[in-house]
Amino acid sequence: MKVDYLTPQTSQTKSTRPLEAQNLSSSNCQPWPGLIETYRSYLPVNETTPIITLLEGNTPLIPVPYISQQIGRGVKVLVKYDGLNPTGSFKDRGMTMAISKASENGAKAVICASTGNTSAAAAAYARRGNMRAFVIIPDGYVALGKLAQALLYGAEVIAVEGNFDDALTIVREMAENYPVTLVNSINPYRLEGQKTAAFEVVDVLGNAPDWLCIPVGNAGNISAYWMGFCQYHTLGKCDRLPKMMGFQAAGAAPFISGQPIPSPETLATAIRIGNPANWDKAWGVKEASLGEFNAVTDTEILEAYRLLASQEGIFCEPASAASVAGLLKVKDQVPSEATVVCVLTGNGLKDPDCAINHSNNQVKSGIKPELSVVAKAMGF
Ligand code: AN7
Repeated sequence: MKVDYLTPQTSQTKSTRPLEAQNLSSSNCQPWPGLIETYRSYLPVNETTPIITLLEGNTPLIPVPYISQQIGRGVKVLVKYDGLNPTGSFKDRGMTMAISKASENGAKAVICASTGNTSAAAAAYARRGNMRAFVIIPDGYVALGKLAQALLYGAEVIAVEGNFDDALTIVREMAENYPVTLVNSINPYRLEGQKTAAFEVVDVLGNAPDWLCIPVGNAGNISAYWMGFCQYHTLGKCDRLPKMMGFQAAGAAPFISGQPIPSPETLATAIRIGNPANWDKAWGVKEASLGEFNAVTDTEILEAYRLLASQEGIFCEPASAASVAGLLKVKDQVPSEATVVCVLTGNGLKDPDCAINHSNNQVKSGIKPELSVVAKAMGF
């Protein structure tokens, strides 16, 4: 059928066939129903749970040949690019579960402390579930994109003159004393949702990787991945479990010093956390998986951040680059021929200031709009 692009479509010319009857069904494309529907039998939901979803999950596992080459010895590295979730971070996985369960339990409002991504996800899902979202953030330490999201989604944003750990203390008490449901990763449904990332990795690879490298802040995600791998292992969906390698920013590395850090500092603001709420869980994961915690400096984080973008075409936020920075730091420990997955937890667009301030590249400006001038600027 010839399509007339110039005449506005009327209800008569518009297809009235349901979506499934159109091209979708004749292709191999199966619409992704979101992670709760996909992994329903592994999650604590039932027929009466209202599913609040933005069709999160199903993020790509991308081979990174340049980074693999840096390690050599037949090691294959892939990144789980969770920055491609609906609000741009892995937090959507936990939030679809936490908000669906909050809705099932009749919650009218949710609250979280956040370095930014949790607030964006909580705001989006809460509003979609018709709840109020209160987010408590450390004043001045949340990346611009995340703040923009929380505001536009309609969260009630309260900036405290303290760090994330101070904010978390407050929201824990708020949830005990007021009618608001806590949706930080202390909420067990958060980890239930987040464990689906491990399922997806195994579903694509056909087995668990040898290593999983992951940034660690509040230590919820490392705990969730391990839950997912263990659950799949018990069900025979994989026949091995990965070594869990957690990386903290050097200025916010309580797992390296062995005690909480009162004033954590790092340019990777997402993981600027001194007293992880999931401390014991994450420590248990390290022990059980024969894994390790290591620290990476801001300089190492920025190197990996630039390398991912300029060599692999993948733009993640600084905290996410900690997983790759960490892998490169301990690359001599990786067994030959191993498969390594690095988790890229958040999208680079979350923190445009960091990209602009720390790129080695710059705009050539002050160029007259003339062919010869532009060509000269291009080096021709
Ligand atoms: C991009 O948003 O804690 O170890 O309040 O945003 O599970 O805490 C964010 C954490 C890694 C660390 N990468 O994950 C918050 C928040 C990114 C993050 C982490 C965060 P956890």
